Amino acid sequence: MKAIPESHLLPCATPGKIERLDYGNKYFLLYTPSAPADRILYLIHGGGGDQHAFFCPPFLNMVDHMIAVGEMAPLYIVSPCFYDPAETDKTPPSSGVAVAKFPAELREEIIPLAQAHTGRAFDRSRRFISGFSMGAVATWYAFLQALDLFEGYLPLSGDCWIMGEKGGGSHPRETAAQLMEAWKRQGRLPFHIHAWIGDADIAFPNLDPQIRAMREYPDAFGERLEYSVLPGGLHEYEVIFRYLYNALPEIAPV
Ligand code: FER
Repeated sequence: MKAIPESHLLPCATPGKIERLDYGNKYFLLYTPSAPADRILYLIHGGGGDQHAFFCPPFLNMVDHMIAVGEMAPLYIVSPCFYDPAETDKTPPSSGVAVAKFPAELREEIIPLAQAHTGRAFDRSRRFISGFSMGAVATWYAFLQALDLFEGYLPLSGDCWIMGEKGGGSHPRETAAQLMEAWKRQGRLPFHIHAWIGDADIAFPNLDPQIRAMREYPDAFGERLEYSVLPGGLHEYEVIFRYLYNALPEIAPV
């Protein structure tokens, strides 16, 4: 797994534009690259975080530089928040409830507003979803509930909680069966999942058994499931940025 060049973390001469888009009592942030883009990523923060967790200088500078030097194609990025603004409990049980409901909010509010604002009707083959930790849990929920909306899934350092909190670790076979059934129920649409984690990550004991169990369904999760493990990788944004440095060229090839 390639490391991020240090120079990518500094400001870039051709920065993208960040806008705030309001809906109801909430908002999301939209990154529009400096060159025309034909695809869009929905990128979700971890537990306790918000819209600004990913949209900080190191990450956005990296994206600007990757586009500028031709490591990836231009890409819109949407950074929403899965918590209700009134929510004060950001512990895993409360976050788990919020992310289970979040695909409906993406479908009904966030995607329509992002599409209207960009003036681009991206179809599912050009729409991707990713997230860190609880955002990865949300990404797995999107696969379960909204396969029609996204073709590409990048869960970063987090498992699927359909069988309960950290259920990918406690109930790996049941979790894999649920994912497989959801794929069938939603019409066996084409998809690609690339899961990323470190072997020193606190979520590794939850995700790793789930991925192994998914491998028991080669018809559903054969070539369509990729899994990358970073030796020594920890459960933190700095490491997550590195996964995205390697993953973004896969979803936005030049
Ligand atoms: C995991 C998925 C999500 C995990 C932790 C989380 C430890 C989130 C924790 C939090 O938001 O505090 O597999 O494993």
